[in-house]
Amino acid sequence: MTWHILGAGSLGSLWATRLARAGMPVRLILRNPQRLEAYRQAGGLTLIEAGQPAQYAIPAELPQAQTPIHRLLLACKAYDARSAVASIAQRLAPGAELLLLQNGLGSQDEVAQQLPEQRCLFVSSTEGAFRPADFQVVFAGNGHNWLGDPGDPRPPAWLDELQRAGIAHQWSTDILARLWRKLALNCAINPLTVLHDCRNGGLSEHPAEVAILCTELTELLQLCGQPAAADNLHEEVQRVIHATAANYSSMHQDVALGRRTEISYLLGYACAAAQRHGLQLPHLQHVQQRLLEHLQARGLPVN
Ligand code: NAD
Ligand code: KPL
Repeated sequence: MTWHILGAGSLGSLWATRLARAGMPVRLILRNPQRLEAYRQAGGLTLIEAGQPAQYAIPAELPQAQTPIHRLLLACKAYDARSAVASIAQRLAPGAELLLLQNGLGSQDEVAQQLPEQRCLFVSSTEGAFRPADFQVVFAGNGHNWLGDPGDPRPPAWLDELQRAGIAHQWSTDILARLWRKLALNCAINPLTVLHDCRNGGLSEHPAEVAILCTELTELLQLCGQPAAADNLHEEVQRVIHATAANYSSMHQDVALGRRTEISYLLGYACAAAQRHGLQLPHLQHVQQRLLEHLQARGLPVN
């Protein structure tokens, strides 16, 4: 069955090239005729792995193409997910499966509510990729992908295709715990790296700030029915800070490059959940406030 991939950015290109390399049928969905023409000029997607480039002439089409979609990888940013799905919704076959590859929480439910006839699988990824140029992707770091369906614990039959494509993955019967855990890590690390303008390792100089955020996030996860995601959160945050000390967090990179952040689906989602539960998390809320002011001062969207 064809893999349609919407979002030919870093992760979408990483998945598309590995699936195509393994002989799976893949089609890219590009936003508009200008992007399609630019892609045709480029001649395909280039995957750069261990410094070695390889180009794959993966067919591409527009959202308005007529063919039905049975399996879709949605690989855009969380804030684009709803409109991106709307652009192809009429092409989705009944029972089609969507893999939602967005960081944070909130966008997955927005999409799933749009599509009552289709199965939405949520994906949590720790793989790393970036685009040195249009239609080129560098595989920056080995990681892992967890896939799951909060409404149905049965894995899909096609998981072996990911195996054959060399995409490290595991079926998770508790994908929400995975997504909450990553969201908590991102909330404890990313905003502080922006506010202190530092690499992840720079947070070792602010241990009290990190610790109090972890305490509040642990309280939130427990109240939201996510005890597994709360387990030893502070220790893991310290481990990640240490292991990724030389890196700039994704949010720091977005702000430095003047790009929109996914704040609404990370810290915004956490603060809204706390509010829904009537939980006061003063430090988390203060960090959110400072971050919003920081973004506003740089002319960046606050949602
Ligand atoms: P990206 O910005 O590199 O790619 C997103 C692509 O989607 C862009 O090419 C954009 O043009 C395209 N797009 C958006 N709306 C579209 C539409 N309506 N039609 C067609 N194309 C559309 O983003 P990314 O880095 O691949 O990240 C995707 C998600 O994965 C994010 O939520 C991110 O936080 C998460 N993530 C990324 C990495 C990474 O290393 N890049 C790692 C883990 C998680
Ligand atoms: O996922 C990350 C990011 O930068 O977005 C880490 C490395 C965990 C930091 O929060």
